[in-house]
Amino acid sequence: MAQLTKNEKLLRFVEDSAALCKPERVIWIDGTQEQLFALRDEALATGELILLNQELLPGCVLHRSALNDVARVEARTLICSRKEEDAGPTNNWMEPSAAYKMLGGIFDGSMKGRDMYVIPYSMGPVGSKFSKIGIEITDSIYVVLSMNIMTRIGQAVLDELGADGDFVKGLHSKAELSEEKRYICHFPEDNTILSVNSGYGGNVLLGKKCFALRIASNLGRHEGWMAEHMLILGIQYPNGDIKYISAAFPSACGKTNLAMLIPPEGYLSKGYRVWCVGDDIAWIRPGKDGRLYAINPENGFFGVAPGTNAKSNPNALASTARNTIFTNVVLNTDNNTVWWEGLDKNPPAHAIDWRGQPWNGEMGTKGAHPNSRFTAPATNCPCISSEFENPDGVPLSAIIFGGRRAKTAPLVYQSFNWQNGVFVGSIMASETTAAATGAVGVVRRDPMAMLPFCGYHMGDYFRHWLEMGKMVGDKAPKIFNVNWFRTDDEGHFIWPGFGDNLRVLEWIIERCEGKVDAQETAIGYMPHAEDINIEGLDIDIETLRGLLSIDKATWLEEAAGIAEFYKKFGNKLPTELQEELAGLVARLQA
Ligand code: OXD
Ligand code: MN
Repeated sequence: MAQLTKNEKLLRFVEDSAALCKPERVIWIDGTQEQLFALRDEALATGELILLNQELLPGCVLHRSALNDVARVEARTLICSRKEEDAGPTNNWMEPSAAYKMLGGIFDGSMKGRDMYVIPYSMGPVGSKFSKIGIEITDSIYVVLSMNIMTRIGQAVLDELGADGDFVKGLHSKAELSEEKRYICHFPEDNTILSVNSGYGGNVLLGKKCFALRIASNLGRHEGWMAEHMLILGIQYPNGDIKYISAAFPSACGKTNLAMLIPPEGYLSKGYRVWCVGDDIAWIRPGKDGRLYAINPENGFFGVAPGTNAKSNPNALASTARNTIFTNVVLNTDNNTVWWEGLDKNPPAHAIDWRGQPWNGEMGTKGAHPNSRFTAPATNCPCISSEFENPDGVPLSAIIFGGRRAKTAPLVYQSFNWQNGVFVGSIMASETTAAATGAVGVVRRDPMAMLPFCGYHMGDYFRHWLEMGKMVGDKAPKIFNVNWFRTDDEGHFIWPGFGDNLRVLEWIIERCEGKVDAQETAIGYMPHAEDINIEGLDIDIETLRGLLSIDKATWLEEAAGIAEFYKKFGNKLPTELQEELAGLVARLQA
């Protein structure tokens, strides 16, 4: 193949990686259909991928991971900054030279008998000032084909990189898929990611959590922008105006569902629409007009399959109709299509489960792994925003935080100002559900939903948020908190959620535009119940008042939990946040 780049740094990185991993061949991914099809055929021939029914699911394939390799491994995910203090109390840390030495041993010869692929990729539209270039070197065709969906890859990226451009280095090898030698290491001072002994998306699609959050959060801190674990959506009003919101929720709180929301009937008929810009990551920076603008650096969705259905998220389901890679779902052997728990009530009679074993719906075991996934191109999504490729991003009116709280948090409240909003994000928490192992109802703090993804000390991260607020001043988006998960005494959800969440988003936008009044409470501004539209809902105004009530005793307990959590950050916790906590307690006691 003709040389695709003159970038010396890149050529050296490829040469060094090949010398270390000792692959059969080095293959540069130029991103042409021809090359990608040939690689797919190769993976089909070895069984790494399984071709699905091409009439019903054109372009779709199935992949099964190793049984011991089905999720992100937070315990083996490290931030290798020179000083331990820079990784902070919420990250695992290893000194960089020790990490390079240990990983050098594991990578040595790890690609013997395999090909090595060099994937040039762009996070964000190629050429946008928001965008950043990465190179992922891998020995997995699954990774190459997945990166082609999740990012922009190939020659156009090398052209943009040019001879002198800089990039984030990523080296990945499946090696032996050994759990004991599995490491996902980030070197923020070298803009380098090393991932070994895993084939699971979140550990190996290095553009996503590793680059777009852990490395990018470091870049943003130094360059004056923000890398956040947020969806981005646009609400189109009947007059055609579109207002944009970004929102951070911990996992299992319905981020993809909110990002692709379908308005309730009464809204649809009036002409309301919701457009998805992104479902997982937002890169945010000030625009020329001083407002904050956001892009989605990704190019696809890496969504959880179980629970996705024609009711919960028809747009996500439609996104998987073609050119999608399914991982660890059920293979229906009668028609060569896929199934997962919660898709419908008709599990296939003849199937193979995620483990590769014969299976049917009568067996009482789960056919799809609970973390089985679809990797689908964003352009498949029926509600993808027309601004998805906009190199300047979309202007944010509001930033929303949220979690799963049975009692504490009301349906919605607005922070008093940016600083108070940073406090609201920093105290984000979610209660564990029966879906995960461990005790149910335990509060897990997850500031800004970034706990597993912030690549540096979270005390410094809070400081960066405060600084960004000062940078944009009164042009800053307003900050809100929502909770779709309040339960009644029998443990049933009170708020219907899904499309009806638009009713709450509508109040949020009205607040941003100064069109609606609110009541001041100890925790922030809350809606007058009359100002949330419940027309067509099975909820009366009294129930809504209940959803908007807060219990002072519960909140004082919450404040004690926050004080305890804050201790973790020592003297890196900005005093502003201590002051916000003290202010909250004083208002609750008043
Ligand atoms: C994800 C996650 O996969 O947050 O997006 O774990
Ligand atoms: Mn995520």
